[in-house]
Amino acid sequence: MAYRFLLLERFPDDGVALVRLNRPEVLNALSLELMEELVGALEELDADPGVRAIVLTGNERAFAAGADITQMADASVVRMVLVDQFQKWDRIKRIRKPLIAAVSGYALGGGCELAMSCDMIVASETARFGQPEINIGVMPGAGGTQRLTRAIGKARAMEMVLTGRMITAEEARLAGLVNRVVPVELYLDEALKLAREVAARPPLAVRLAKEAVLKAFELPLSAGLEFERKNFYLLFATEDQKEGMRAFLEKRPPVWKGQ
Ligand code: CO8
Repeated sequence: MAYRFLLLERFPDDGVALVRLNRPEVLNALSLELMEELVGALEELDADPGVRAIVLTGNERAFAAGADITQMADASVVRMVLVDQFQKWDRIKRIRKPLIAAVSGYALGGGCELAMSCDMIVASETARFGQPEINIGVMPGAGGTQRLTRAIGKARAMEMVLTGRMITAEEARLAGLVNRVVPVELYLDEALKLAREVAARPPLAVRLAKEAVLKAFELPLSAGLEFERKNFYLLFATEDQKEGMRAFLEKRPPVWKGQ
């Protein structure tokens, strides 16, 4: 499928796919059309058995500078409700394969929220994260008040959301928002490397483990532990569990089937 606002690359030998946001002239502002393509591409990759991890990136200057302000400036409440752009974001939440954001430059507003919708974030030293919506008369709407608060705690999230202040990549790492920070020339390679590491693991175990970690955001501890236990038991129905444990005992590398 041809995309107008995305570039898609596959690395079939590694089971990794790379999706690049591609509206560089507006710092990858997340227009409705771009989001439609993005969600479609992610769902297609999610359904592709040859893909086991997905990297989402922008370019060196910007991961994404937020929702497209030109599309929202004159919007009415009725239009916003009818367009219901957030159901696209709900679909991103349902992607089962690991999603890794490779962030360089600006990740602001919806851009920061998109990075936080991913499972892990690799940042370049030049990355800047922020929720600047307050400066244009609104507030985060695609998860910023919830995911940022869970990731970095109330005090820091409150300051970012109420002042619109951006934080550096290093601040984001120290706060627990990003996994690692590397020089700008390495951030994409580092994200692809992390994706390859995950893609080399047994896919069903990866899928159920991701699902269980995400439940930690939704469930109280006892229900979360119950959920985890059921997914753990479920993996004993897989060939990969037998193979993984047998390979360990036979002191050889496992061969995963994804079954
Ligand atoms: N929307 C539309 N156009 C944008 C956006 C944006 N979010 N960000 C940048 N652009 C455009 C600029 O208008 C400019 O276009 P032009 O060349 O035609 O004038 C071009 O990109 C380059 O930008 P600048 O000239 O401003 O570049 P600077 O290096 O001077 O500044 C900044 C970079 C600081 C990132 C600046 O562009 C900026 O502040 N951008 C807006 C950031 C922002 O407020 N983001 C939040 C948007 S609201 C939001 O995300 C709500 C999320 C909830 C809904 C999610 C649904 C998708």
